[in-house]
Amino acid sequence: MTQNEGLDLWINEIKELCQPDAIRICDGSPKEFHEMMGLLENAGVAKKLNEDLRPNSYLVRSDPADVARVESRTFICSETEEEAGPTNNWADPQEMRGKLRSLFRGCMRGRTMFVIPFSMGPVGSPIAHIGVEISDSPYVVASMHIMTRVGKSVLDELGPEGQFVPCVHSVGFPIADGIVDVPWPCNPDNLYISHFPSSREIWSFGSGYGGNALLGKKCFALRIASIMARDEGWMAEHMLILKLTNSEGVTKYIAGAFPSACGKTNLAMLVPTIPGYTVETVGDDICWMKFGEDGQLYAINPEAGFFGVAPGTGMSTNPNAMLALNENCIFTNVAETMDGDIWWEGMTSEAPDQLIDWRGQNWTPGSGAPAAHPNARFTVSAAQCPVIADEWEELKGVPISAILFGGRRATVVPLVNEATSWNQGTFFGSIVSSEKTAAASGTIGELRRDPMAMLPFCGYNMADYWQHWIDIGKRHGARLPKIFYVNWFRKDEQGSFIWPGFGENSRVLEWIFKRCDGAVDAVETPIGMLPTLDGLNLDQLGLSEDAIASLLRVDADGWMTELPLIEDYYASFGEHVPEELKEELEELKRKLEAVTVNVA
Ligand code: GTP
Ligand code: SPV
Ligand code: MN
Repeated sequence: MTQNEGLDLWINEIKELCQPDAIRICDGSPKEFHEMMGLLENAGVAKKLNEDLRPNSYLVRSDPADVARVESRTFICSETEEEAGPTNNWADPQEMRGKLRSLFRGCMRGRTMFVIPFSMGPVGSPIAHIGVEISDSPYVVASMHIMTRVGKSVLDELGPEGQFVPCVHSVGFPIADGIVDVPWPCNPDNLYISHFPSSREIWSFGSGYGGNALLGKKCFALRIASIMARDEGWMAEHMLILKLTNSEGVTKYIAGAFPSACGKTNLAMLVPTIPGYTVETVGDDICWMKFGEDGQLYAINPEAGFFGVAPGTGMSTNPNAMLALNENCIFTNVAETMDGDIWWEGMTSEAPDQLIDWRGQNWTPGSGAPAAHPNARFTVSAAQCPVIADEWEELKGVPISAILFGGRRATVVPLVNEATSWNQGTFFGSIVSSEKTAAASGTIGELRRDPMAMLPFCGYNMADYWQHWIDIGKRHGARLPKIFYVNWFRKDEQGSFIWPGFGENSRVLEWIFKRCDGAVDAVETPIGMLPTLDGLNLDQLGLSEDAIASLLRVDADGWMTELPLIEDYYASFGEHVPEELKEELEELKRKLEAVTVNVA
């Protein structure tokens, strides 16, 4: 079937197990994309949008029980529970294999088994890796076309002997024994998103949505890749990559880790409000980094498209995303306008008078429920972004000068602080906490630790992953990026955001840019370096002195209250926590105590 014997053997094995009616090796062509969309239209799940308003674009409505990643059904099947660590759901690999065998047996009856060879990263890049996803979902095939590089060039690159990450996916809904197909087949009662670190395999059953089903993304590019990165000395991170250029034409590349639905896509393509700076996009969600022979850390975006949060995206918040969405898109779980276009909360300040909501029901403003699902998403090729950087597909990657960590924190965490060392930066990353969003099922708004925005995505023990960061620092000390902790989401007593965010975040990017060159002073504090009052450009923002103070203040009491929580959190990892991080915690404690004593 292909030139690769290992691949052929595996395809046959999965075919025997899943018993599809047909097999198709995907070529990634536009023709194939349209065939897939045709299948979805016939199934009644996709609707072609008005060609005059949104050419070559589709609206897909998923089953209301299948709308987001499901972390409670995501498993790391390492040999021991300790290897998976306390933040992952561990399952015994033998037991899980048994369960999966019985679930996958005959699961593709009545369906076509699609074989999707894909590259994460530009084909031929030394940082890229190849995967093959087997799926029974045409929606997955079409989405993988946009999100990854699919087709013959990937098989050519793989060659007869090449290795690939095997990814098996089924919606878990065979059409047999009198069962008729439904528009969005899925099997939410038997959901398994399972990862096998030792064989670097992924098996996903029961969901057709996003990160549960597009296995190149979170499953491969983060969970499995984080394990590969640990073993091979590189980094696989949940980070955007942006290119920042100042008025002299000097460029820096910045990577940033923010939890799901906490602003990566927005930051990656922001339109600066301050003069002299431009931002261009390299990636909006995942970043793979390797050290070059020059000792510099280089990053690629392993993806080829954006699977972005729709609600909140509008011309006033993220115009570059809006412009990218003019054509050739798949929209999932957004609302439909009466003239066959799309809408979601935040796209315009006022909702149209009438809509068909994400469930297919008539909707009018004030009806209570949102018209688009809060985790509604657009799928679009990165190449369509008007500010995509020329070098976004550069095989050797782009050199990273700074790494940002951040989350949604209403209190305590200031707008920006700079770590004074790699270890302190790693410490900040390890203690990031953030309010939960609609990107995963569960309670929205609940505060949880999300270290390096990797809580749902680290394929092994989180504390060992911190050790990997510390080890990277030891090995590559000289030319490491600077690390910053940012927070766009502080709220006042009325519950409103204090910081205007979006394009105004360019003010913080400017400060970071200058700090990388030592071109602006900063104040030393227990939590690292903070902007001086005139170091950060706050011109014409109209922020009150109170607001500025709460954004830039070290909330010593707040941090003191955090310390025992951080201690407890670290204790939950037992012996695995790196000594260096415990020292950072002690250091922070000592410095905070000194400050609070001084004030008293
Ligand atoms: P994932 O794709 O789930 O990884 O999300 P993401 O990190 O790319 O988040 P995204 O940029 O899509 O933003 C998520 C939500 O946060 C959207 O509704 C945005 O409008 C909102 N948001 C993004 N940046 C800001 C900001 O600076 N301030 C405020 N208040 N909201 C923001
Ligand atoms: C995220 O949740 O971080 C996403 C969306 O980027 S998903 O692909 O569903 O994981
Ligand atoms: Mn993401």
